[in-house]
Amino acid sequence: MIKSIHHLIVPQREAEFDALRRFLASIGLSPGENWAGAHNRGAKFEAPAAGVEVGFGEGFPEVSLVMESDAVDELCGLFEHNGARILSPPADQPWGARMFIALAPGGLRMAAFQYLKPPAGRNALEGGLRASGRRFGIVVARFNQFITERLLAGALDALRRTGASEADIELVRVPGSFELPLAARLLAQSGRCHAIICLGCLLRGETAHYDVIVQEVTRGIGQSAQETGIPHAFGVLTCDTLEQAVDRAGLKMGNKGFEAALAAVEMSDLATRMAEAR
Ligand code: DLZ
Repeated sequence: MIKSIHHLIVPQREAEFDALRRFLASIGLSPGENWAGAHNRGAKFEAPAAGVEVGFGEGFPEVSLVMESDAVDELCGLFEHNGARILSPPADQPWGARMFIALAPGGLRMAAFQYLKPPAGRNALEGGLRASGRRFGIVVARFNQFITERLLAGALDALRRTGASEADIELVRVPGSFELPLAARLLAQSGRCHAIICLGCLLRGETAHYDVIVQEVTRGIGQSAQETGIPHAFGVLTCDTLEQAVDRAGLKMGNKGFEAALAAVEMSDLATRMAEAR
């Protein structure tokens, strides 16, 4: 009978609403339903799992929202990068977890934790956000460079924050998004990279046969990943207008280059763990 559950937060001011909305998108929650009426606005975000916890007694963090993470130290860095104030840095807790507390933009107090040992029955194979010792290729399109340079800055920032060293990042530039799949495939075939990040910006207004090009670039990147076995992250903006692209390249809707790089780090770690689990 119950279809879903969500926690409702109603900031006092619209600026706080916007700040919190941007922040929740920037830490990797998937944007869900959103609306704007004459007297109100709303935005939902989706997490892989949600529930309600009822607590009594001591030891609970004084927060409105709690998140479980698989890489709590890296998540703390991501919070800071996106404007949260860390009230209490990651520390091991007596209940077998590592936790931090932060004040997110918009005034939301949040805690995030990671179990030091996964609870029984929850031993899913997942990649962590650890980039150190891994090599990454970034292929970036020059077309719409105003946007793609911002995606590149976001991707480099994410790689550095998760521990990649400068010498382990190989940068390849191509004329436009149409050239991304081939360059990504050549890089994957070189054997030099654990994961590849593809960055571009396709704007409907500027691009003849826009839908066909989008489909071709998406298919080409996916096919290169599947056929080479090297994870490829898709950081190609496909927008109707330049304004939408700007919002996704470091403004209102986060930075898709940063998010793509995090996906590449996670997938490279997952690939290693899956190979070890065999
Ligand atoms: C030609 C073209 C056009 C019209 N629009 C875009 C775009 O919005 N985004 C992008 O990344 N590239 C565009 N290009 C360039 C093509 O991707 C490609 O580089 C050229 O057609 C040469 O093959």
